[in-house]
Amino acid sequence: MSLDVYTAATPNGWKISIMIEELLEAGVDLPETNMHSIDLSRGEQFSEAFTTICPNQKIPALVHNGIALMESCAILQYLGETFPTGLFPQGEARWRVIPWLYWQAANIGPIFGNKLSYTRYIADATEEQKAHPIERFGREALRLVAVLDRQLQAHDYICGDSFTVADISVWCWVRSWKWSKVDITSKPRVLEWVRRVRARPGVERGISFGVPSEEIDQFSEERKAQYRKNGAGIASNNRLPTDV
Ligand SMILES: N[C@@H](CCC(=O)N[C@@H](CS)C(=O)NCC(=O)O)C(=O)O
Repeated sequence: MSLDVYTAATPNGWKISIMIEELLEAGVDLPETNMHSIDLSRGEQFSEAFTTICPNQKIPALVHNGIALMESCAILQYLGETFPTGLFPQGEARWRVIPWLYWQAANIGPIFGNKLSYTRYIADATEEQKAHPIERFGREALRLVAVLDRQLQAHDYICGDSFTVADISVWCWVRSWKWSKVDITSKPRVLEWVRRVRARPGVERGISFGVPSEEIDQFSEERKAQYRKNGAGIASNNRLPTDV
């Protein structure tokens, strides 16, 4: 049965395109994989068809063997368990990874996401209104980076000596530290980890989903303006439905 991925060129979306490429790198014979782009700026995440697959109306989502999954970290776990490789250890060893996946979903994603939104996207609040959340999410993002730094003291990757889904999930947010204005330069270990993960061919191919190769590490001014415009729409209070 084919793998159907519903996604977009965003940090949560790239987690899944990287995972697919890393599974291929690990030699997994994946079923036919179809990548379906969801245009968030046009509100395609709110369509009836997408909501049936993903009740939370946010990318990414996955359909495989009649199972529909939402939440990027659940999808990473599903792919890791369904196609066993070192990316998601089996047995007891998986408990070294699962807490860090939850940590990403509950902390890195929301905090970096909010920091980015207030720093770059939200257009329906004044600078004065934005100052407190920017300070709050900025400080918490730095605390999380310090947690990551400590975790990387003993090993090259978050859960030990090998690269896992935990690295995929956290890296997708931390790698854009300049764009979200979370200054990680006082943490050379984290910077080195960002470079180490970026150097992987599977990661390189995964993050090129929806972005021309010359813009993977440095968006053009045009792309930045497009992200700001789309981000302002998506992050606007007016666009936030209170009913689904
Ligand atoms: N916790 C979710 C977060 C998903 C999420 O926020 N996706 C964003 C793109 S990165 C989205 O679809 N936003 C559209 C919207 O909020 O309307 C996950 O990890 O999958």
